[in-house]
Amino acid sequence: MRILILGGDGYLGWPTALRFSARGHEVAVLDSFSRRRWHQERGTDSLTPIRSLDERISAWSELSDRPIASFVGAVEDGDFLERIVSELQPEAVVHYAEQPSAPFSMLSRERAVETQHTNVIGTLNLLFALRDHAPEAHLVKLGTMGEYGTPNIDIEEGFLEINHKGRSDVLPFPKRPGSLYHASKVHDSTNIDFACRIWGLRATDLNQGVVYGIETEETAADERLITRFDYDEIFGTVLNRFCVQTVIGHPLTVYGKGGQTRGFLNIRDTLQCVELAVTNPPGEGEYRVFNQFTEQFSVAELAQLVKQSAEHLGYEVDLRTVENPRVEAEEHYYNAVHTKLLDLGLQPTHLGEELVGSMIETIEHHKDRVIDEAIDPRTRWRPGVAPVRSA
Ligand code: USQ
Repeated sequence: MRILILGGDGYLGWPTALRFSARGHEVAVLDSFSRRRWHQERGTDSLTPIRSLDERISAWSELSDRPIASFVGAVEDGDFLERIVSELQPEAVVHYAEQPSAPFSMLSRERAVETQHTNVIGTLNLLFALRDHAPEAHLVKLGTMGEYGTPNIDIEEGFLEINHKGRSDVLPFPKRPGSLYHASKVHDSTNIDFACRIWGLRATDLNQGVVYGIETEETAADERLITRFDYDEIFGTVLNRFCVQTVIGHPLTVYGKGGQTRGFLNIRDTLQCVELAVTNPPGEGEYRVFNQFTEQFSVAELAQLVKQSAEHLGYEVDLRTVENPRVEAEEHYYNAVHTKLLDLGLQPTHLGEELVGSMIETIEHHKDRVIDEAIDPRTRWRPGVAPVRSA
């Protein structure tokens, strides 16, 4: 298949490009390098020393004899995106080209606007490009489990059957995002659903949980192919952060009571899920939602798992809670359905001591690159007032 990957220089976008290329698909990536720029602006960086996109692509073609086409530009530039989609005529577009951090979106008005502009306008531009130039193409869009929030009922996969005053309907599951980043994904979902209903586009919204992990089969093949790995308070996700904190002897930053429960998945499973979605497209006009995670954990459970795994490797781990900089429930019900990808054949990677141990060992190779000041949380959801325990 001809596959266009938007955000193909990122943590997940780059390994996804390699995976599809390794499987013999014709792959093109598009990126504006905004993540590299945001890190530069903040004085932070990936733990892993990633190469430039050009160097990565040359290394891959040298090793695999397979080319990856690349386009440098922003999805916010509608004319640019339209030209690429129209020239390339992709059969599938995997859309990762968004600002992915909840704390980044809560830094300031400017960062909130930038987040929603990049995410909402970028996706809207893409929907028009597909409508006008590649209406048969399948849009595979990275959404987030955080669109649903933490309701006191089971979370269904995108839709809920509602009985109301003697009538019933299947409607989008209620959304209650916990940051302006998560809210941007809700807005995207509304626009994508609209484009499928009204224009007959076909799309899969992958409501992904929190991703952890450092390597995939292809990125591990050569150091030039390594993907980025963020551990700072803005772009690092919780388990990746805990593993880095362990290696440098920083107390684990469990926010508040640590009962916050989320769906998690390994980066290798992200690739499996995206591949399953791409190779099993929906019909014309269909808007599908898959809940993309493999296991649920609370933050406290993860901290305990990291502590145990690390102690077996000889590290000392300080389990200390810090005041929660976010406004979120710290103890809550959480049970999210996630069967659609399993039905398509997903083989989950389970998180355990061995996996955490291997992440810690890989991190150890790069520990000299850790910027200590980037670890402690500074971004508050309610700046200027005392941290709120729960909401
Ligand atoms: N947390 C800590 N300590 C930390 C970092 C986070 O206790 O050092 C807690 C947070 O308060 C939160 C949970 O861990 O309750 C998850 O936080 P996170 O930063 O790992 O993930 P989140 O902000 O939810 O966002 C990440 C990705 C985002 C993706 C989302 C999936 O950055 O792109 O959409 O995970 S989900 O969480 O299911 O919405």
